[in-house]
Amino acid sequence: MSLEQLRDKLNEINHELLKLLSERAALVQEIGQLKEKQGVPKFDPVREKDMLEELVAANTGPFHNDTVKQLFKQIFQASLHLQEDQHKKQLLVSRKNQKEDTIVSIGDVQVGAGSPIMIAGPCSVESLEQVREVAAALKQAGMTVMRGGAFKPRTSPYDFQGLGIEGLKILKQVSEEFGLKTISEIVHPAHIELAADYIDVIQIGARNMQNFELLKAAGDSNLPILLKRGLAATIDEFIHAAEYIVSRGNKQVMLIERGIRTYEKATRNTLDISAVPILKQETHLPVLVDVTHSTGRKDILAPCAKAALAAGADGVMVEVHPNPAVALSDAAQQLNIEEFGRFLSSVRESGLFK
Ligand SMILES: [Mn+2]
Repeated sequence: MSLEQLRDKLNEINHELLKLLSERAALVQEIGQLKEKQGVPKFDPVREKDMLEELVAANTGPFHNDTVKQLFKQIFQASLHLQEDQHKKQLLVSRKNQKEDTIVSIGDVQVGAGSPIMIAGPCSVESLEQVREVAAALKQAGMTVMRGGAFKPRTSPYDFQGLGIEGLKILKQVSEEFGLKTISEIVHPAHIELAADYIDVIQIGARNMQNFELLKAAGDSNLPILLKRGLAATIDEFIHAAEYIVSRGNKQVMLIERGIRTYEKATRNTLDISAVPILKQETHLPVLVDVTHSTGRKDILAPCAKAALAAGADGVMVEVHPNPAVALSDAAQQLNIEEFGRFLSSVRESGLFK
């Protein structure tokens, strides 16, 4: 045969191989659907090993056995990815399942509708006076949503644990006085229902991102949920945590990136800015960025907030305390009211936030 003829023959085989691979892929999809129904795991390592051994036994060369194994492993892997892609399409929070952005309504405040929001407030609710002082300043600055922690899951059991229900009552009183919506973290499934009496949004904290009983309870609530990314959670785990809530019927879920743990010491955590566009692409939920906890330092809050908004975030969260030096938690990283004013002007000057 001439070189030309050999090449033609090769092309023909390529096409045949492609046809066979596609046929194989279709079969794999069918198997995936059956397994899905039966609740059997998609990846079966024993079966894969058996198939590889059979193929090696049938190998007559010229490929080495290891090469045959490698080639087929690639094919198996591609098939598994195909099944996983199918699975992804089925997630309720997935963009593939819903093209339009989810808009979360906190009273008349809309999140994810195009104009970003700013959530500010103290790390912890410490007293009525403290929260009133912040609320007055936030109101004056044109803010609509205030945060404040009543239940504080802290790294050390000896650190301030929050005022609990008393703290929620303070938030309620202040929110009525100043006409602000409130967000506070709930840490116990039994408190989810009760939260509706006091606050407008339930926050699920980073340390509770995979507290599945809490997520399920949040999914049964009528309140919007602000779900924080866990400190060592992958984006995929974050998305699945949101799915827990939405799958129970509560579609009003907002995601918030709060920094992940890396080797970097210059910041408290590493702000994963790439998570913003990825979450916006992969899900239809609003995505926010907590600049305070991701950075842990006041001097870079404004540029990080701008970066978040430029990357497509639907909002920014920042901690503000009337006197950070005496704060019962996160004293080092909360802005005082004057600093918050400067932070806000700087973010507003960028034109990314009104
Ligand atoms: Mn804090």
